[in-house]
Amino acid sequence: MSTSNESLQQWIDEVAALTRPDAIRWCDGSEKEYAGLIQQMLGSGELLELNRQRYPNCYLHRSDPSDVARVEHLTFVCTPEQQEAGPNNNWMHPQEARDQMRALFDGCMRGRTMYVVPYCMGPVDSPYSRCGVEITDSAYVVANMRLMTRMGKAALERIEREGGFVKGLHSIGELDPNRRFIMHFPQDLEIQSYGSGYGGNALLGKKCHALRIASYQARSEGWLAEHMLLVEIESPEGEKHYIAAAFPSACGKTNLAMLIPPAAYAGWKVRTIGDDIAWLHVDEAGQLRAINPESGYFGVVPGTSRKTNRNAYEMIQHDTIFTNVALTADQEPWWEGKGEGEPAYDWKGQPVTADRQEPAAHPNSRFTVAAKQNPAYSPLADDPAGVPLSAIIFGGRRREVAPLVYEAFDWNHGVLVGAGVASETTAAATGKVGVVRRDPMAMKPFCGYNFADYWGHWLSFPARARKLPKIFHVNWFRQDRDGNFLWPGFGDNLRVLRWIIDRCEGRVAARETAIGYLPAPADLDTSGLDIDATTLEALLSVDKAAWRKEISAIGEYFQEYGDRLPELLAAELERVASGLQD
Ligand code: OXD
Ligand code: MN
Repeated sequence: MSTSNESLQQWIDEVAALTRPDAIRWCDGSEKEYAGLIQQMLGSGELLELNRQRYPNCYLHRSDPSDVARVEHLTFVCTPEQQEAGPNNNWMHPQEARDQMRALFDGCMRGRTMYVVPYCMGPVDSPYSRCGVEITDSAYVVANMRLMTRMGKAALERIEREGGFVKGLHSIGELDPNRRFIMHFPQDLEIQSYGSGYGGNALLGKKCHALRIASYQARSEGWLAEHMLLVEIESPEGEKHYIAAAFPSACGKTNLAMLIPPAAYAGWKVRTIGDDIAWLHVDEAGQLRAINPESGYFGVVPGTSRKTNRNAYEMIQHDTIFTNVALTADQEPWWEGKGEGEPAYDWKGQPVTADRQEPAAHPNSRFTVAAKQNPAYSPLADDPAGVPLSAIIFGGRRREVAPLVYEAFDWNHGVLVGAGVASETTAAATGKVGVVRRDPMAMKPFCGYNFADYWGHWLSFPARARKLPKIFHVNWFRQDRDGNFLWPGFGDNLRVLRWIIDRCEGRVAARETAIGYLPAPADLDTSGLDIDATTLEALLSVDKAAWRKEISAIGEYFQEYGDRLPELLAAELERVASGLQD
């Protein structure tokens, strides 16, 4: 196979000359091709077949034990000026990065097949979608890309029609952490990734393209690429709302996107449009609309059970690739929090002992599954026009300070609320877990340019749009002194979404505080919940002293951005700080 797109053909020829694969294979995205790749990987031992009766077409991949998460310290944004990448990114000069990567890629595909994977992020017929081509030497990556993106023939046709595409070159190399780099060249719409097979480092359509490169591209084209789930909520009366929500990795985006209404909410319907990434565009009528660029989920497995996320639990019973979960004695996948079965082998394939200290499944073990398997899948995920947003929610994992929910005064204040997001770190990235760090808009690991310019871009939207969504902040993770969660979370989060929707519709009043609008306890529906008045008060109050500290910590963080910090954002911070003085 070849292509009529000259720049694509030339790039493939150059990469092949550099990496020297034994064979080049164009991927068409067909069922047959996927089945063939699976057979090949079963033969090579890259995949193990799971219990065929109970988990049909499900496979386990055990990664190299040193390759289980995103590697933020090895991820770079390569722009001519360091200031363009900003203090939020590791930076390398593009020429230095290219030289370094060239040496790594030199001859790295000898004895391997080079796969050419054209893909489209977003519905193939949507003006909001963008295409890319990933060249990789990993069959596991190709199979995952087929589940996660619209991959193959239709994407290539669009590339040939349109011309432009993002170039992504990937090799698993030697899987050596000392020879591992994820480089982004936003000005050239290009990615080079070497030495890792882990999703966020290797499925280049996801974090590398749909967030880092796309955020950069979005700035120059007037849209936003965000780390957000997209959910559709329908009331019993048939009123529909679409909400986008940004939470840091492993903070429950997938759970919220697939929420099952609690018993008291019979008649409410919640459908998933996306669970990780949203691209936001202003339409011709001035309305902010969103698409999910992905077509599958790469979700955290531990904690997924019939009780916590029945939709996810059901969708991963068949046609799923599991990575780094444990195994039961009869070849079923197992993980902490599954709520059934017993592990016999841990994620490394070692027999499990009764006195084990470590979890049997890796805390960042993952499922890869096509979105259409989700019982709550919304067909709107395929709508080229996307969905109009009613609300944008930011949130983090905070033991204290942040109340259950509050609403920003207006868009500009909402940008401050997003820029001030902080969260405890999780296993989705290598490094210490449970430390609070600033994670503006949940984009700390994913914004492809200087955060100060990114906030400036957010602040440009009132001038671009006629109708913007309201902005809120939530925190499902408040704890008491003994470490008990104050809010039940999961399905009951719909109660909070209902207040948010009522605010969007102007149906409910709110208490004005220095940090934004909060619900009066009586306005948050807690009927049928075992939650006392003191706990509710704690969830819905603003501790001024704690907030003064929080605002000064945000101010200190902003100082890292020096003169580039937008004045409007500094003014918003000042407004909140002065409200907290009295
Ligand atoms: C993810 C992440 O995999 O955010 O979605 O790490
Ligand atoms: Mn994510």
